[in-house]
Amino acid sequence: MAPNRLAYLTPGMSAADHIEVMEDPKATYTLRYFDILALGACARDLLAYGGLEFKNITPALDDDWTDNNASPFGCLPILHIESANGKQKTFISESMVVDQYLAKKVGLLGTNVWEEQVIRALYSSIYFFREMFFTLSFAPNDEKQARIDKFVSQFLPSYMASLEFHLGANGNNGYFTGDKLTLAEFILANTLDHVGQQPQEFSKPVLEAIQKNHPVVWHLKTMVDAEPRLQVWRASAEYKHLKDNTEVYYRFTSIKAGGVKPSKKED
Ligand SMILES: N[C@@H](CCC(=O)N[C@@H](CS)C(=O)NCC(=O)O)C(=O)O
Repeated sequence: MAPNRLAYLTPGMSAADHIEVMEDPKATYTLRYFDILALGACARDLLAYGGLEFKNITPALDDDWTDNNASPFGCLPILHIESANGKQKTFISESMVVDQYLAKKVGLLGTNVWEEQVIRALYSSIYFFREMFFTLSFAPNDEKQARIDKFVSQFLPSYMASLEFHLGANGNNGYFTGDKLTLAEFILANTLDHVGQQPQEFSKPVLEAIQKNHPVVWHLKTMVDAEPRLQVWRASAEYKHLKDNTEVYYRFTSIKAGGVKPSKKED
């Protein structure tokens, strides 16, 4: 059977129609993603930060999930956008594209073309850091501890030094570029949250090393976390449910990958 794929040019709509929905200032949003934070976390933060009206659709990740959740590449997240009059709909796929689209929408992608490319570059690099960290979960069991140790003693300090360098080059005012929050700080805070949602065998050494050796970077995370609209979202029952589910999900992923004995955060 042909895979259930979603075309970018949806039937009955021209490219101009798609543009109109994307540019509708009163559009509403639905994030279709599983019942966890992970690749949907930054998008939800941006929607909450921007005060944009949104809801979550959270398909169960079972064998049949694609039957009712067509997507361009058979994976989620997808951001659905609906015009204010409800007549036209479009969507954006791929987490990095969704995050950058929303960041622009809510004013977190700089004020000019130069700032924008700096922010996009930082986003891309921090996303890569996140992927590097994530590969630890899938290391063969007997290599896992050595891989974690190597990550913490080599990759992490070198990567953190790069972030500190860029913060310093911007005058050490606490931001990567300019003098206010952007997507770059958002994705960093989000990535460190993502680390913290993994079993503590992975998360603890990484977060402790950042707090101890890279306080400037850690401070930046606390600054994003203190953003009032994010705090409201994080305090919601919906967010707490997603966070709890995420921690369970990653413990399970770690077991499936033959991982180190997963343990609860409080162990
Ligand atoms: N490149 C995609 C990757 C998305 C992705 O891998 N999503 C996973 C969940 S985190 C997925 O949809 N998995 C479905 C499946 O494995 O059947 C993106 O960044 O959006």
